[in-house]
Parts: sequence; C-alpha cells; structure tokens
Amino acid sequence: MRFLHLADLHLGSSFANCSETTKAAFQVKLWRYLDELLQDCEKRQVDLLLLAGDVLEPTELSEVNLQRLIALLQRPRNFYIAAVAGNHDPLLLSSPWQKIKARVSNFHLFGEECETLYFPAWQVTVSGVSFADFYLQGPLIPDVNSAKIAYIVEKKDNFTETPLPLAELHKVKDTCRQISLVHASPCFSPTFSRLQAEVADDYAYNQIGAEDVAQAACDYLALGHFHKPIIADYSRKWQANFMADKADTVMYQAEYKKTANGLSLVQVAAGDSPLPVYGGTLPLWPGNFCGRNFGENGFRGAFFGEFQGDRLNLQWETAPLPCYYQLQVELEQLQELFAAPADDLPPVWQVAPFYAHFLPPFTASGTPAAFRRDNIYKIVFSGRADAQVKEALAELINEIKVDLPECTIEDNSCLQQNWENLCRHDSLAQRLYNLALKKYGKTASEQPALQIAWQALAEAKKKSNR
Ligand SMILES: [Mn+2]
Repeated sequence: MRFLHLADLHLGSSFANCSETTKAAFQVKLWRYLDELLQDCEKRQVDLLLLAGDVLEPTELSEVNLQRLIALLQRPRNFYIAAVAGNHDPLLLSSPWQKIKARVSNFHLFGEECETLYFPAWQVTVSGVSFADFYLQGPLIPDVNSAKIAYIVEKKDNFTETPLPLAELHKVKDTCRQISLVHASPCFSPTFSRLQAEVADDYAYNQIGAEDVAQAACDYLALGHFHKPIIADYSRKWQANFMADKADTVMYQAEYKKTANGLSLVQVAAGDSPLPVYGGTLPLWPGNFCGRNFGENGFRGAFFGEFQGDRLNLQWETAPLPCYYQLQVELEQLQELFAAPADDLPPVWQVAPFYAHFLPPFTASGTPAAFRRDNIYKIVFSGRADAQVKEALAELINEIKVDLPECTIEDNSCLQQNWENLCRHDSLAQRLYNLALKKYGKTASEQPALQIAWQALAEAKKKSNR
C-alpha cells in the first residue's frame, strides 16, 4: 500500500518578499505542480493521499481557484484521498471544504469527532479528526480506539464507503497497519516543550508530546501544522542529515512486529540517524508544501511511504518549486574574494559557486538545493570591513541587483574605523573617547572604550535619520 503524506498547502495564500509578477508566476507554478502531482500519484500507483490539514487558506482562496481545485480532485483516479481540516481551514459552515466534500468522490473529509476508515484490501486503517474551530487545545491524536464512527472502504470500480460497527472495527484493527491523521503542534523537546506552548499562544493548536504519541494506537502518525519538515524531537543531527543528504532517497526502512501492544518498530534498516519512534508510532510533519516568505526558508515537499509486508519504506520528496532562501554573509567570509583586484571578481551571475561561498552558516536551517534563478533570495551582509572592502561590497550588491532583481539585500555591515587615527584629531570622536575614558577608566584599553562611544554615536545618528 503506497501513500503520499502532504500538509499545509495553504492554497490561496499569497507569496511575500517579491514583485507582483513573481508572486503571480509562483501561483502558476504551484497550481501546475499540484496538477502534475495528482497525475503522478496515478502513475506511481499511490493508493492513498493523506492531507494533514491547512490545505486551504479560506480567507484568500478565490472562487476561481476553489473551482480549479475541485476540478483537479474530480478527475477520475484510482487513489483515495483522506483529509483533515487544520486551524486555518477549520470545519466551519462557511468553509470551502463543504463544497469540496459535496462534489468530490473517492474522498473523505474527517469530522470533528474521531473517525476510522478501514480498508480491507490493504489491511490498513486511517483514523482522523478535523479542527472544528481555529483553536484546539489538545492533545488529541485520533486512533482506532478513540474512534466514535467507523467506515469500511472497499474498492471495486470506485471506492465505496459504508458504516462499520465499532465492534467490527475492533475485531480487525490488530491485523492492520494503522495510520492517524491530524493537525498538531509538536511539544517534544526543551525547544518545543508544553510549558513553552502554554506561554506562547502560537503553539495553542493541539499540542502533542512524546507521551501522547506513545499512547496512540498507530504506526504512522501523519501530521500537519509545523512548517518545517521535521521529526518529533526536532533532532538537529537528524535535521542536518536530512537536509544535506537524505533528500530524495529512501531514508527509512522499519520493520514492525506484532506485540501485545500492537505493532512496534523493531528494526531500522536504512538511514544513519534512526527516526524517533514513540511506543511503535512514527510521528512526522512534512512541513508546508512550499514556502511563502523568508520565515519559511528552504526546500519543501512530502513524504512518500509504502507498507510492504512488515516494512514501512519512507522517502522524502522535494517539491520542484521555487524556494525562499535567506543567506547570512559575514564580511570576513568575503575577504578572500575582495582581496582580488576588482576586475578579477568572479562574475556574480555564475551564482551557484558564488552562493556556495555563503552556504556554511546557512546549513542550520537547510542547505539550498542547486541554485535556481526562480528561487527567492535574501542576502544579509554583516560584520566589519575597511573602506576598500566596503566599496567592493557596494559594487557586488549592485551586480547582484542587476542579476537577481528580486533578491532582497540587507547591508548591515559597518565600516571598520581606524581608531588610532580618529583619536589623534580634535574631533567629535575624540570628545566621545574622552567621555568614554572617564566612564570606563584608564585601565580599560583605549580602543574598546572609543568603540563603545562610537557605536553609541552611530546608533544616535541612525535614530535621527529615521
Ligand atoms: Mn496550521
């Protein structure tokens, strides 16, 4: 049984930090890819498409685009779609989901009570629950035990869905691979703890932690809401490996064995960093499908999984869409580059190797895949440099602006002052220096004292310019 797990498409949502033309082009690419992806599911014999919430951005989704989505979903297809609503597209009466639900077949939208679908042909259950409103305190993980309603979904020519008594579900559940589908906030590690979640309203969307996942009767927990592709504990090591090496490769093979508590993971057959499994449940967020601003840096995509006998093979797939990338550049990194005579500067338009120069500090939030001209970049220069380097930087910035007009450039670098020179003259700097000396005393070395004063002056000047 093959499945594709997507979340947070936020269809209708606009893209930021670029021109109107580029925003429109981005929309075209997204819709075209969605179309191709659905056709591709057919070719790759995907059986089940899991949509883990926030598929729609109802306040921004136009009627034209809603109809376009319905048309895509109405095309004949051999796979089933199971969807839950998230905090952006909750099941309100006015929700576009109501129209989709009424017109699309081979499709199940989970309600606000836990429901389970039983697919006898695949020996798979899918349990899900939708957000009924914009907030859901949680923790709520739907599973076969918490289901209030069940359906059996059988496939002949089409999928047919008929009510299944819960007692019948409980008879068959243990021989099934169990999938759960819900929108939730991760509260696993000290970085994303429940305590922080309580304090920060941002995380008040079905907060789930390790103990909640461990208790769920589920093998694969298909999540949405968090916009970075992550594993539950937000392990930096795994994150780094995932970003750098694991894209588009089989990264996980797990063997499930039946135990008294249901299925539990017994072996990891591939992947250097085993994914964390809690009580036999693997919780994963694919992240949002494509970034919408510099806060959503890096590539985006989906998980492609296959239950094959006792195995779960899992693969990450990057969406071939433009990405947002924010590059942090310390001027020190560019010294070598600027040391060359101006004429020998590497042409900026050979951007792949040039930007590769910027990558090391960027890997923490995701290494850019190959450079793409339609990616949306922001470059932030920082650090101190002498007048010569500052001049070379200005030239470089102009070249980048010509080459990549959409690139946002922030120059936060500042001029390295020649403090000794400044002190020799009767200047404002010298007076500041004297004041700083009075405050910090002769024991402090002169230059740090002057630097403090000089920075204060620069700050004051910045403020008066605003
Ligand atoms: Mn969300």
